[in-house]
Amino acid sequence: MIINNDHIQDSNRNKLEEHSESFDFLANKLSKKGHNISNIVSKLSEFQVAIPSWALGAGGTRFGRFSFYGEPSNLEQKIEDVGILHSLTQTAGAVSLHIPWDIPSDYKAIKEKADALHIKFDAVNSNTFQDQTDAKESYKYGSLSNISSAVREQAIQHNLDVINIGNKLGSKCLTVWLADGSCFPGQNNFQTAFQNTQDSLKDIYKGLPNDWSMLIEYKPYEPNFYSTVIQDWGASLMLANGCGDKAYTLVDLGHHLPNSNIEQIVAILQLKGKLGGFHFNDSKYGDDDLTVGSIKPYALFLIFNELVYGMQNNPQNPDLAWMIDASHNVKDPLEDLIQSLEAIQEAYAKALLIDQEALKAAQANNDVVKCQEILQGAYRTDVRPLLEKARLNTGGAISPIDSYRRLDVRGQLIKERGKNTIATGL
Ligand code: LRH
Ligand code: MN
Repeated sequence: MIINNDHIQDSNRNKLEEHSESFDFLANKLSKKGHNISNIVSKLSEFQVAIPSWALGAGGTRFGRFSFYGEPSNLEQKIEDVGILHSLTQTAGAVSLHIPWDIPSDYKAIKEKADALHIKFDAVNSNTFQDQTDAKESYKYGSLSNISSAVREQAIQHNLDVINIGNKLGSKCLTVWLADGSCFPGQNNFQTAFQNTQDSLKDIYKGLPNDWSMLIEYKPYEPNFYSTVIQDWGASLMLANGCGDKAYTLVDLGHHLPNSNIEQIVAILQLKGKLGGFHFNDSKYGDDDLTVGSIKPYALFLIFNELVYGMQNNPQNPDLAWMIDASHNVKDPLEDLIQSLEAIQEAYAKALLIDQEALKAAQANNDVVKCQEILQGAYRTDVRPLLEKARLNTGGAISPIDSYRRLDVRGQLIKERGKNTIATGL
């Protein structure tokens, strides 16, 4: 299913007037406060987030999985679905593949399809947390950290293969997340496991093309429930520093223990020039992979405040890889991803309204109340007309969810693909 301009314009028609009224009102109010509206709107249009190829079907847990039907059953259909998201939102111009779940069968064809839909290939993800049927060694007791050099060699070679696949697609980034760890005290020697991981990552790093980067994703627990080798930002930062300038940390919002101050982690990693990218999602308890901004929208706003500050003050930090990492148990995957894209844009727009100079001055005067007034003044602004404008300016839908339903996209996908297709992934 392809959504074209006529589809979008038809579905926008009954919303144009309401949008213009609310946009003109907001633009007038914000201009009076000295904000450059067209600058903010263009920043929103330029902000592209990569869609995880493993989250285009129904997710599931060990307790069950409930399909939405019409799921993509191959990479071509996954690219089509990312195309649908991008047509509606104009902010999903990239896909992040997971290998071996998404090994292309025809590189030329898949690149042509993605190009036609204005979809770029962002970071490619390796997978040494599952055993492949034809694998010689098992990752049951770890991969890059494994006590067995044969297992480590297999995992290193897999990552080099993933780089090769990404290279053929035009990707410039490898994401490494390890499930490696232990479930019981005494099971692992922490130092040996960490040193093995460092040495293995260095071998992978040697295979990284010059214009590539490597993102090291940390996570405190699951699937191991006593220790995880790359458990937090500190471990990831040390391993990235141990590899070299092209290695960075990756912050998955769901990979933090309760009440962690993620915005402070983001600030310090930018200061050190070692923040490489994000996996956006939200969570109440663990790595719940819920819709972005659905549980802690203010925390997301505070993270974007640090990102905006970093983008203005930390030239030592590279351009960030923006990606979603979610799993859908009760929502249509495409509607869930549309809501996540909206929440990311909303947090970014609100953060762009923060008067960073005034905040700096209030901080200098230890005017704590004023600091909060500046932050919450921006947070309490309904910025949705700015998001709508950014989409309209680039040919998107004023209300992507409304257009998705008006165009009966899921119904069309079920007609085309039937009810029994299952997407590879989590
Ligand atoms: C691990 C993780 C990682 C992916 C996987 C799909 O929890 O966040 O980024 O490889 O999810
Ligand atoms: Mn992740």
